[in-house]
Amino acid sequence: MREKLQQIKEEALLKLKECQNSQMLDELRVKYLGKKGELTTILRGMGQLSPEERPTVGKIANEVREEIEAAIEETLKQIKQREKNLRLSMETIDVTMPGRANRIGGLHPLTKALDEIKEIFIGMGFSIAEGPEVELDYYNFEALNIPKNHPARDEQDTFYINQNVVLRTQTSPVQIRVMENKKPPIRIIAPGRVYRSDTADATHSPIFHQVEGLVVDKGITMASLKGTLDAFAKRMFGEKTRTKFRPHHFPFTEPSAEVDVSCFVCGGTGCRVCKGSGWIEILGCGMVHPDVLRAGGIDPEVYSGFAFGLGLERIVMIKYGIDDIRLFYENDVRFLKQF
Ligand code: 2NM
Repeated sequence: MREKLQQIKEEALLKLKECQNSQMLDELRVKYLGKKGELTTILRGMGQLSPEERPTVGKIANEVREEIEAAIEETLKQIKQREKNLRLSMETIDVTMPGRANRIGGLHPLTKALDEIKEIFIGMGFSIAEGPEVELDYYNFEALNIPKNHPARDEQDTFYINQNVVLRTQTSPVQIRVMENKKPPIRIIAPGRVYRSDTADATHSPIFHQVEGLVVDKGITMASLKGTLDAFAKRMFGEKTRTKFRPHHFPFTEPSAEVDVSCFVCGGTGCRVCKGSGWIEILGCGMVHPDVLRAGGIDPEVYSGFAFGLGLERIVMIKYGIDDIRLFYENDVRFLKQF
């Protein structure tokens, strides 16, 4: 029986050495110390021993049990340590790994361009003015020297709400409202949405954006207009930009002009962007017509003014080589994320 105990002990210690995980360890615990385990079976058979042998064998059996228990505890500690190390190594965070960038949104290219334009004019002492998009026919047309029979009033071109109310076709009505409410000096830009009854194609949209400017004071001349718009063009398209003022006609200004800038791609020698001419048209302008000043409650004998208007989409399309105005309104991130 002693040999049997010795044998069990040696076998148990050997198996514990080879034990790799807590599941195997549990199995060994049951195998040696469990209710039907090998050691227990032996202890149960002690009744058959002689009374002299019983205490010694009992003592040995207890020692063997204690040794196996101690070895199991020790093995358990080692296994736990090993499993912990393994888990730690798998959970290790590499703090030197580059982060995953959050793809946050950005401003729309039209918003960015408008912000840029606002900054330029604010820098020259202008304020921002706003007004209604649903506008009285009077402010949108009548006060701007566009009489009842003018082609711009054609139902083909304008969204009429009723006989007296339209969706504004330009932001100039804002400027009439400013003149009515404020004494000169006036230096404002009026950015915003405007509406034309056009079918959408690569260059037309029924909704687009304008920035119009108005300066009214004593002694404002065509030279003020040229200086201001030349400075704007240089800030917007680069300091080397030159401007050209071509005679034109608008009902609300006299004289009127269209402004071309030297091509910012080729510098004026002619390329695809400027279609070989070296010049790109960017806006319309002129000296505010005396009748328009009067409509705004300003005496044209005392004051004079200049005004201009530009299409925001057109400017951005020129600047970035965008060939279809509809891209601005489709919210396709493949387009938007380029800005
Ligand atoms: C343009 C071209 C020329 C313009 C005129 C006025 C107002 F209200 F003062 F009369 N505002 N904007 C104007 C002048 C707009 O757009 C191409």
